Amino acid sequence: MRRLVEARARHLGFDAVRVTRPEALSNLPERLSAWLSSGAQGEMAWMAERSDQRADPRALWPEVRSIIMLGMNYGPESDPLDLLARRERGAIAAYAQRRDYHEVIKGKLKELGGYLSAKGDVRVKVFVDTAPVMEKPLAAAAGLGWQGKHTVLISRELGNWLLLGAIYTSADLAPDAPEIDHCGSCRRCLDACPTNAFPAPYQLDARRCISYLTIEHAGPIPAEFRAPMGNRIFGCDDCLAVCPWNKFAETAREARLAAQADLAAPPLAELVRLDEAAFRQRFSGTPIKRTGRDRFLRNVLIAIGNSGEPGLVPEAERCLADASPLVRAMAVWACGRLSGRSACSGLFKRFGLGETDAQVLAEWDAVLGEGRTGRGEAERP
Ligand code: B12
Ligand code: SF4
Ligand code: SF4
Repeated sequence: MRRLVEARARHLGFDAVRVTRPEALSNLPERLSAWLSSGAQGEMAWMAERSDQRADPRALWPEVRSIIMLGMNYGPESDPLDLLARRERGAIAAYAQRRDYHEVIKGKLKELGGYLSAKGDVRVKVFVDTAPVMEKPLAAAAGLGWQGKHTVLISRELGNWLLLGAIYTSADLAPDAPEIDHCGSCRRCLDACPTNAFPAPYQLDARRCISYLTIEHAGPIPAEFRAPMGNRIFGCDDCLAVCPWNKFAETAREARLAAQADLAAPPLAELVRLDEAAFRQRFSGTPIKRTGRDRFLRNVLIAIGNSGEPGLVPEAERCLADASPLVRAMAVWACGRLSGRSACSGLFKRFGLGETDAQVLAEWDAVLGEGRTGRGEAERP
C-alpha cells in the first residue's frame, strides 16, 4: 500500500512523500503553547483556537493512524534577493508569484486520498495550510526534512523551497524515520532577517516578520518595520534565500506552480494605481488576492516611501485622497519619506484639513511634528 501511494504521489507531481504516526509528536503541545503564550502569533488568533487539535492530530481526528506528508518544490528561477536592489519595483515572495498553492496542492491531495480510499476500508482527510495541523513538525517527524533555524522545513535533496500538504488516514502505513538537524553552526538565516524576527534559533516572533506584517496584519504597519521592509510588498524570502542547502534546489517542475512573468518584478507605479476591480482581476487565482486591495496598497506605499524615487512622488500624493483610511495613512508616510516635512505642510493644507480618521491624523502628526495638525490632546488616538 505504501509503495503504491508513493508512486501515485510522484505521478501526481509531489516531489517528496513520507509517512509518520500521530504519536510521533510528543513535545508539540508544550512548544505550541510556549509560542502562543509569548504572543508571537500577533493577530493570528486562529492559531490559538483549537490549539489542542493543532498540537495533536488525534484530537483533530481520533481515527487517524498514519499521516502522509507531501512536499511540492517551488524553487524560484532566480535569486529572490536580486530584486531587493530594484527599488522602483515590488518584491513578491516566490510562493506568491504563482497560482495559489492551496488550490493546486489540495486538488492533488484529494486525488491521492481518493486513490487510497479506493484500495480498501480506509478513510482519509486532506489538509494544506489552513486546518489546525502543524505541517512542519509533522513533515520533520516523517523524515521529509528538518526544521531549520528559520523554522521552515528543509530537505537535503530539495532545499527549503517546498510547500507542504498532509493526508491523515485510518490506514496503518509503515512510518519513516525522522530527519536529523543539519544546520550545524550556520546562522545565515538569523543574520539575514531585516527585522530581527528570531528571538532565538528555531523560534520566530511573527509580529516582527515581514511575511506576517505584509500579509496577515490588518492595520498600518508599525513604524519601526517600514524602512526595513524595503520594497518587499507581499511576503519575504530573505531567510529562505540565504540557506546553503538550496544548492540542491531545482526550479518548480509542477507546471501549475510556474512563476507568472508579470509578478516577477512589477513596477510600483503600476501597482499603486490599482482600484478594487483591477486588483481582483490582476491577482485572481494567486495568494495575493488574500490581502485585499487596501492592505496591498498599504504595502506598495511603504515600498514607494523607501524607493527614493522622485518620479513616484505624484503617485503617493494622489493616494492622500484615497477612499481608504489605511491607504491615506501610508500615503502620508510615503510623502514624508520622499518629500520631507516642509513639502508635507503644503500637502496637509490640501489633503489633511478635512481628515477625520485618527490613524491618518496620527501619520500627519508624525510627519509634521506632534500637534501640528491642530488636534487637541483628547482627539489623539
Ligand atoms: C502561521 C504560519 C506562518 C506565520 C508564522 C510562521 C512560523 N514560523 O510559525 C507567518 C505569517 C510569519 C508565516 C510566514 C511564512 N510562511 Co507560513 N505558515 C504558517 C502556518 C499556517 C502555521 C505554522 C505554525 O504552526 N506556526 C507555529 C509555530 C509554533 O510552529 P513552528 O514554527 O513549527 O515552531 C516550532 C519551533 O519553534 C520549534 N522549536 C521551539 N524551540 C525549539 C528549540 C529547538 C532546539 C528546536 C530544534 C525547535 C524548537 O518547536 C515549534 C513546534 O514545532 C503553516 C501551515 C501549517 N498549517 O502548518 C504555514 C507554513 C509554515 N508557511 C510556509 C511558508 C512558505 C511561509 C513563508 C516562507 C512565506 C513567505 N515567503 O513569506 C514565510 C516564512 C517565514 C518563516 N521564517 O517562518 C510553509 C512552509 C513550508 C516549509 N518548507 O516549511 C507552510 C508549511 C505552509 C505550507 N502548507 O506549505 N507563516
Ligand atoms: S521571512 Fe523575512 S522578515 Fe520573516 S523571518 Fe524570514 S527574513 Fe525575517
Ligand atoms: S541558513 Fe543555515 S541555520 Fe538557517 S536554516 Fe539554513 S542551514 Fe540552518
